[in-house]
Amino acid sequence: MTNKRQVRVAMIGTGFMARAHSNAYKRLGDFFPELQHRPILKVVCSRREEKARSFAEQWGYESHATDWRKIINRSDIDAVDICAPNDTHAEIAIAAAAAGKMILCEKPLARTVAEAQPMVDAVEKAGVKNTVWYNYRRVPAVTLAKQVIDSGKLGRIFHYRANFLQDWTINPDLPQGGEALWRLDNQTAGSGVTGDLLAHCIDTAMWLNGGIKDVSAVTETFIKERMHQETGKVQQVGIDDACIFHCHFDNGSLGLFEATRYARGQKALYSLEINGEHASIRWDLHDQNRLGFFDHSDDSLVRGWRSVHVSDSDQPYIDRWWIPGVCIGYEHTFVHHAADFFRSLETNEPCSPTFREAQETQKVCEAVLNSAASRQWQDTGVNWV
Ligand code: SOE
Repeated sequence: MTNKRQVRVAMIGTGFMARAHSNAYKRLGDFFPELQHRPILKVVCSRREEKARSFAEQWGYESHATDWRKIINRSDIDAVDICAPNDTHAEIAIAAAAAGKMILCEKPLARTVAEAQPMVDAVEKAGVKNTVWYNYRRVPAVTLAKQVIDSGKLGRIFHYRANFLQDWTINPDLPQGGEALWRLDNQTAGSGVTGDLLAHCIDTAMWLNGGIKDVSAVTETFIKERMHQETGKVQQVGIDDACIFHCHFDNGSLGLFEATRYARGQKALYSLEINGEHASIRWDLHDQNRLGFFDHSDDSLVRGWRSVHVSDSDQPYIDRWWIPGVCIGYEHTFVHHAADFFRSLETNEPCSPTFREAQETQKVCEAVLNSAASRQWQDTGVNWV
């Protein structure tokens, strides 16, 4: 440890994502020992003192704080990890960039394109390392899909299809807003399933299949009013509960996307399928260690969908973990992302997706919401390189 360079982390937030990211930092040194930098869990911040204190104790942060503004400029902080609700991302990130800190921001980058733009400008002006935690890119099977597509095995791509299905908001008595339920409050979240779930699908889609040119969307809010946890009043619901859109990619393929929190029985079914001229690929989060692959050039007598168990040491990230055949899970995607970020400090390459790349996803989300509101096709303005 002594010869490693310390990256002293300030974690802003104590929710589910703060746990996922903290776990990633803690596993890094053990599973990626070659990295020259090591995270130090310096301080965790929550507006509620008791939460901050118990989180610090449980996860091993050296200290806790209740006001992020008081820690952002500290000289013993090198990196700021933003795990607070979406409406805080811009202010924290812009302040952290001005203070010269590296920034790791939870997705989506912000609530809107306009809110995200100064974040992109701030990190680029300050020249600070930045990344957005779109973690599903780093599921080994999804990274393998990227390698297979880039190798040209699929040939010309015709279709890209993705769903993200959940069912946790069907109960009309579920309140909106406040602790744990801010994702249901449009003011805080910026949107419903579009920013929360489709943003993942869009990030992966553009990474695998290139830019999305234009979109046509429909959204629905099934439960129109919910009690707000903070005001105690029944208030109108502003988020999209479900969203479906189709699109054109820059490469000429067609895309079809759906996200909902009203698919009874589905907890977090993120699935994708890509159909190319020579081959197809499919993957889903409920069976995340398998990649479906159909290769039309196989002998026709035995041609069919293969289910590749992505657990062998020559497959992406797997050599870091256990023996071939045994599985890894959700938390490992964050360890992989943290490892890639820490490696980028050595290589001086960007750690994708950067704020700039995440802003392209933001543009698609916004075009989707505008299309649904206007009932018109919308150009995304995406510039995917
Ligand atoms: C809740 O809908 C949620 O936790 C999202 O916020 C995450 O980004 C997604 O990965 C799982 O579902």
